[in-house]
Amino acid sequence: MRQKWFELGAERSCLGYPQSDEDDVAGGPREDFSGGYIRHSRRPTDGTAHLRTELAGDFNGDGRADLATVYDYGGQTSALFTLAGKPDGGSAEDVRGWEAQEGQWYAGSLGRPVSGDTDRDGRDDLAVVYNHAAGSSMAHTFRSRADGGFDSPLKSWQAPAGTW
Ligand SMILES: [Ca+2]
Ligand SMILES: [Ca+2]
Repeated sequence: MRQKWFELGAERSCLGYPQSDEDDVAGGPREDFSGGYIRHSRRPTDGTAHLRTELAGDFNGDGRADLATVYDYGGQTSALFTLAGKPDGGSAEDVRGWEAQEGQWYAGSLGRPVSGDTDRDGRDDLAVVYNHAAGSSMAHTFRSRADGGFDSPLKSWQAPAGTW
């Protein structure tokens, strides 16, 4: 706050001399000066960032990068969404893909999902390794559809308990 005041020219600025310490007011801290005040706006916080895992890839095969999100709804429910890249660089409306039934897919048991064209059809797919409570690990591949959404996973590989 004071740094901003110094940047503006300190007491020679239009703000003049400090008249208060920083005070928390609605929307962020503020400090009063004889000629005005400086207020920090708090940016809106992203309340869902910790629930999402985002991946890049060309999931609809149109040559442009897209964004896929693995969204953890809690209650052992997750869903996949795709935001397709548009020619202007923006993102299209989200496409909803596979969704786990409640109690089936615990996000905390997932490793890090990766993207890549596993079946070489020109569209990137998602692959994850899931650690089952009994100790076994299983790889799942979510093949992408033409619209960039994801179909139900294929169980592509499994390691017995105690090996992975
Ligand atoms: Ca694309
Ligand atoms: Ca593919």
